[in-house]
Amino acid sequence: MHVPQIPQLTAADPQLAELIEGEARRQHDKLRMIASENYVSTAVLEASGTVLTNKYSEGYPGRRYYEGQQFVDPIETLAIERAKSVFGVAHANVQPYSGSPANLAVYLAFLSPGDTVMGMALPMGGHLTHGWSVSATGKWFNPVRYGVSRETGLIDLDEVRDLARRERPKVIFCGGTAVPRTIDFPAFAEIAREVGAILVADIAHIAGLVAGGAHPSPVGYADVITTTTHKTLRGPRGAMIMTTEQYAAPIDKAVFPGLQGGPHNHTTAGIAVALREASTDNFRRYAHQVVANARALAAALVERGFDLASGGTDNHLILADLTAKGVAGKPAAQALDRAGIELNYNTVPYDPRKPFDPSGIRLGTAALTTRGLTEEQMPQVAGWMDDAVTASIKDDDAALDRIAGEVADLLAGYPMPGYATA
Ligand code: DSN
Repeated sequence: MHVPQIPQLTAADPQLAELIEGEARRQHDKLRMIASENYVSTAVLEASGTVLTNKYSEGYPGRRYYEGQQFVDPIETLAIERAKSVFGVAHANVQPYSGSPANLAVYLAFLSPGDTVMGMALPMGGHLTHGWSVSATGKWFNPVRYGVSRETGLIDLDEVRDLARRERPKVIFCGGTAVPRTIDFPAFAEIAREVGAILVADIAHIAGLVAGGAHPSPVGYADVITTTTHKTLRGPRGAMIMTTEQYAAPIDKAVFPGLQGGPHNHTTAGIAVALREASTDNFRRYAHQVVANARALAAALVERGFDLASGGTDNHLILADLTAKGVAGKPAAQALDRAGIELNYNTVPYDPRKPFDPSGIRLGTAALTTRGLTEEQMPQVAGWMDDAVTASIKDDDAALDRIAGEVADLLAGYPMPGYATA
């Protein structure tokens, strides 16, 4: 059952309560490997589901447009101070509704329509909001894009430098959604300084690893750091923007009143709790275990003939091209889901297939590490994945259902925050 329990909801709206209970059970029984997902703690769940959702608080602590902020002001201040302490930054804005609005605030703060912005191309591992064509950031600004080397799968920093020198972007984004390797913040900073650009590190995927010391920090290199709060950082769905003192005012003004109205105070409280958790030794161990698990899983997948972008991983994320396995990403992801292994189909660099039916799959170890799995189980996970991919080619639903049963049996021994077996 869902924890905290939902008896009032069950009485008031049994149809909805049943769906929520179903989702809780699904999250318990499945090996959740979508690289951008996790399990928040019960404390974060409790904070996110409070009466704070009733309150409007347009403005910032001490400077609001509505009365009655006696408790919301200290809550937002706690979240801000914890973000500053965990990441070692001068300024933090905890109000962006999610990652895309956080990145849009960067555009509003520093760019005018038509200005040049440089980011990693979406099919190479970047994010929509780093200037991809279907996004407002690609339609209203002048995007220039870098990628990864076809040979190594790594970002070609010489290409980035040449492009920056030629195009003189006002803002450069580094980071992305399918980057399995360490981001070289010092190198990006050197390029940005040379061309007079503002460097934005989008650490949405790796924020928890940065907080836990399992990935180098962009602090001291990036002028602005954007992140969601719900991936490796293990907080509620939300986002933060962290800056040096120099850029604090334009960013705050861009978030409110530039883009948003009132912050979601219940989410702010959840972020504050997650940041407190992220400051502990326990979280440091968690962050390092996430990386250790990803490395072990990548090695086991390579042993089974999976073709990994860049050959492996330095963080929580693995990107696999399934062409050599004889199946496309989408049917494989659907078969894996039936087999109790949840991940997403994904383009791989230089993918000849379309984004809605690409060659690859993307997976990560943030959530399974929260459940308590270690390197010991990773060969088994790779084996299940391999068997499921083979079963998908043979349309062997019985094999997929057998694997799903084995996955659920394993996970029954690993508690899930937010769920208890009745
Ligand atoms: N949807 C997020 C991800 O899965 O990486 C990025 O916005």
